[in-house]
Amino acid sequence: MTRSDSYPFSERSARAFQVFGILGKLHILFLAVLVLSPELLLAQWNATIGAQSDDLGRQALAFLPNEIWIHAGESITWTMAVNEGHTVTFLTSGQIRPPFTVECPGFSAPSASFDGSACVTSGLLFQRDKFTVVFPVAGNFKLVCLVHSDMTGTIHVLDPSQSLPHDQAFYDREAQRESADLLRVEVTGPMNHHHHLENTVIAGHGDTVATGGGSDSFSLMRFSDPEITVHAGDTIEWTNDDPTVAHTITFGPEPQDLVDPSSNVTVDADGARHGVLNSPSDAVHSGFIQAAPQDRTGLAQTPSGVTRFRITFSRPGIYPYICSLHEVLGMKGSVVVLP
Ligand SMILES: [Cu+2]
Repeated sequence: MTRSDSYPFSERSARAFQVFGILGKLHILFLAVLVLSPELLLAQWNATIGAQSDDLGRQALAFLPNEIWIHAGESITWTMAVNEGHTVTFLTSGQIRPPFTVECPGFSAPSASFDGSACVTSGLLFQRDKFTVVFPVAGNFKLVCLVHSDMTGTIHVLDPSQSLPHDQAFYDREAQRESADLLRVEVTGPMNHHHHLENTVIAGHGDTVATGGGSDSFSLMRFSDPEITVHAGDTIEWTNDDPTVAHTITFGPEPQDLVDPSSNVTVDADGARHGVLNSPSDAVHSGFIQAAPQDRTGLAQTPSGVTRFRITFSRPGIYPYICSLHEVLGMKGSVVVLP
């Protein structure tokens, strides 16, 4: 490098040092103002979304913690800790809950401020994504995930003249405790007993836990008997035991539409969906297998959910399958059909 090449670099460096010097003095001035007027220092709160086991099968579907008290003007940053997708959403009072694919009409992240007058939502968040919401006015605001209906919380925004009951360290401990409790929820019922009935598989199990701030839920995103062996002509029945989370049973390529069953699926007299596979290269998709949502007094009741899917295997072979919603978490299995 020649001197003429290096000269402009040196000049720029000198200017940079001057700028840093001025910035440094401003920084000290700024700190001095904060020390003299601590109310200017608005707290920035942190919370976590979700927790999971090492094998990703156990998912805590929860805002951790799901109840936080802050002052008007302060903000909360949520950080995603899991591979299952969630949203951070504040709907307006009485707003019809939109699908997560629709989000809040007219709203786009990332800068969000919620005062109750207009809906605010993140997009679908995945591991390490962050979303920050500022709360300029006092009020008690419900926090929801548009993907998981039993994943709610409350943000209490108080006037700055009122004292706050907890500090960030308390919320960090509370988040730890809630996630540990959710991940150690005991799996009961048929999911816990292999071969409770011949030719049956439990497709997911879940529990909902209430706190003062709302609900948290736990889901085991697994098939109870991931490697099951039957004989040609047999029928296997999958049942979703989760109170809210949908699963699918999908053989072959995933269809574009995951919600509805593939066209080769029929409905049995008891409402269960039913497919027939003649070869491991055939495809069949259950559509969402899911419990009906809880009914609410004053609203029309919802029809019973379709929680069961049956497949009759006519020929021998090895038939791998997935849950198209949770394959990324390891929710898959295979059926060995013997002659
Ligand atoms: Cu699933």
